[in-house]
Amino acid sequence: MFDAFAKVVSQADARGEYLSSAQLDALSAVVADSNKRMDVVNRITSNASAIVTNSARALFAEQPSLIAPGGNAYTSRRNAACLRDMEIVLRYVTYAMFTGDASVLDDRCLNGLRETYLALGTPGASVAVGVQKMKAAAVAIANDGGGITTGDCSNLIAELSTYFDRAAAAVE
Ligand code: PEB
Repeated sequence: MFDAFAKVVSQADARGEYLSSAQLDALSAVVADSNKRMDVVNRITSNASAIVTNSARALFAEQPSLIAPGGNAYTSRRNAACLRDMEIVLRYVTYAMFTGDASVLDDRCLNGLRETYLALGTPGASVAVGVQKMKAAAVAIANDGGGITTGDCSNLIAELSTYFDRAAAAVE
């Protein structure tokens, strides 16, 4: 599990080189944006249950067969497992956002998930749709200018989106 700094050090060390000025510039930008990064993480974390519940509800409205008899999310036990899975993905996305690196998401959440879903008969493409709905909700919440001084968050929002895309691509 890396953060943005350890990742760059590991890459430089693998080549036996000093940190390049491009790497230093990139890390310097990470430092400069760190308050905004924490705001993004805090906003998603504080709204996690709404993000998960609304996204699952929208997924089930779009794909009602999931919660009909025979559907993978039919019965309260499996419905609960589905909400829990979405919550787990969102939690690891917040960790990746916090550390500025996808490795925690990859190593502890996405690795082997496709195979798990295949074994369970859980439709990965539907999970991916749920993840994309969480992305839209999280981006809207992170971008919401209400009550704060607004600045340019486009880089952070783009980075945040890549973590959701990565999770969706891992299972679809
Ligand atoms: C992954 N999900 C399920 C299981 C596991 C995971 C390991 C089997 C064990 C269990 O039921 O708890 N667990 C989960 C995860 C990590 C982990 C991400 C990462 C660290 O440890 N079914 C649907 C929807 C979708 C869904 C499309 C969006 O129809 C999910 C939600 N996951 C779902 C369901 C089950 C499940 C299990 C319904 C239960 C399946 C079953 O028991 O038949």
